[in-house]
Amino acid sequence: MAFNYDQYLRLEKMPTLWCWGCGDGVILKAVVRAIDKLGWKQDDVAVVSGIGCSGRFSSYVDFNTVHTTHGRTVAFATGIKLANPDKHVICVAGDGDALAIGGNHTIHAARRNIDINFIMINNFIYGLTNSQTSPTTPQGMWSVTMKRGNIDPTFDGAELAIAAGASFVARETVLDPKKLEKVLMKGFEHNGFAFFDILSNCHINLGRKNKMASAMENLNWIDEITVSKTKYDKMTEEEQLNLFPTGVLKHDTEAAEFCDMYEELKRRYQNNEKFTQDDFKKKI
Ligand SMILES: Cc1ncc(C[n+]2csc(CCOP(=O)(O)OP(=O)(O)O)c2C)c(N)n1
Repeated sequence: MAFNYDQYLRLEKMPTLWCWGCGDGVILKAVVRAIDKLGWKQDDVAVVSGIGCSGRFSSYVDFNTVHTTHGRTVAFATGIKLANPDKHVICVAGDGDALAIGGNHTIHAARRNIDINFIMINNFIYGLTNSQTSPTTPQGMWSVTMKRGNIDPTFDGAELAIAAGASFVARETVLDPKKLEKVLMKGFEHNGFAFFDILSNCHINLGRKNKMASAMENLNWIDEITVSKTKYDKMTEEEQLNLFPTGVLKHDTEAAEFCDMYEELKRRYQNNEKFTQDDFKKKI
């Protein structure tokens, strides 16, 4: 039987503002299917998004939602999670939102290992505002702010999340919605900061001036620059150059989660028990 998306959508907001063929819809559907398969109740899920095409995400789904300011999804999500540790919190942000204006929030949420699911929709450009260079724009590509070709080195959000201490980090693309759904389920189930770098097409604002003006051309390019982590790990450094490994890149089930530590800290404080430095190093 075909999956019924309607119960999870705010149908009065349809059609979406996303361009024809945009990958954002593929991600939205995969998120909804993952939540459904996990059996999460709609009232137990909070979705927080910022400003951008990706920011529209929270308007279209029928969960508890906050459509907040550009680059501040994690700040709002942290408050929601701390006040409601039993709820599932999902952030959705563009690559500009997550790595430029919101970069510091991303780093520190990863460092704290708070149980937030952070979906970065990586379309390699500022989509909503029409093609400014973002931290993930590949070098040499045209953007409205770098018309002779982007000279900024490309930033890898997944590597950043790993280095900052996120306990679950994965990369997938909109090319394989089933795989995307599976990886989302795995990260959603993980207790800790889960960072998803999801490569998506923006043939309108990235593609049109970079020789991939159709969704298919943009998707073919995403296919060319990605390879499974299993294959990637067998490649030489030279072969790995300019390629992005996909799949689960890090999964640390031992790292202590922030809300758990906070609860334990409160319990011990109320019972006059000590909290030693060693307690912080292991899962509680
Ligand atoms: C504080 C602030 N600065 C700048 C903007 C303008 N602005 C809105 S969305 C956006 C960038 C969108 O790009 P990205 O975050 O990558 O998301 P996308 O639209 O590609 O999904 C910018 C610069 C804003 N709304 N607020």
